[in-house]
Amino acid sequence: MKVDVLTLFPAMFAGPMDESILRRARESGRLELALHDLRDWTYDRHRTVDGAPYGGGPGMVLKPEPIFEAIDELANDTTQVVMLTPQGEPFRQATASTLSAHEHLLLLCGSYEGFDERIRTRVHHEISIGDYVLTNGALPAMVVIDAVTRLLPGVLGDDASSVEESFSENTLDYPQYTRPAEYRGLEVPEVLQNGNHAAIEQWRREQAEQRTRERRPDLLKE
Ligand code: JDQ
Repeated sequence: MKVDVLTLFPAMFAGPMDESILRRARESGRLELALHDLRDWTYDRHRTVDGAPYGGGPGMVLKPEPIFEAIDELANDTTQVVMLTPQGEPFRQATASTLSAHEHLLLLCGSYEGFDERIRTRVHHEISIGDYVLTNGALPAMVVIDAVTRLLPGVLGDDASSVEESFSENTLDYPQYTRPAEYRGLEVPEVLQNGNHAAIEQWRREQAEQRTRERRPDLLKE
């Protein structure tokens, strides 16, 4: 998959995109990531990307021209253009799955108080990663890239891909333990140590349900 990112802060992506599974996905060619500075599509001396809002009010808004021109250059008929904003559709595992089926994404990060509304005419998905206000769309773009990349064929080992369950089953994960069986007086539940696989399966299902009921009842209603 090719992912183009349009941002005022391309340097924010160094680090998160250069470690662990994302690094390996890039090195193996399964993820091709290209970062673009929005100011490359400005032509005035001050490389202006923002303007005061029509009708007045606080803050600044991203101008349409640099973003339209960047989209003209970076996107084609097969590109899914994705805008990160607090007004978007909540980002879920199902959204990550939908996006992972496409060959080319263009992520629009944005800054200031958001985008000129006309930019939305070029956008296929408007996504929010949660109900809190960040300073710009770079972190949300990295969240989307991370969640989508691990779904690409060959990116996770067979072992890890079977751990895909939790969210697709609409429950949270069950509690997990590793050795030692007792640590600082904290014991691993007996049932997990007995090797009774039917009992273990039942315990895990009950724990996952109880946890979901207590922490995320909204998931059970779906
Ligand atoms: C931008 C801002 C006041 C936006 C500018 C571009 N889930 C999520 N939270 N925050 C964002 C996404 C986000 C995404 C892009 C952004 C925030 N801002 C700051 C400030 C009103 C709107």
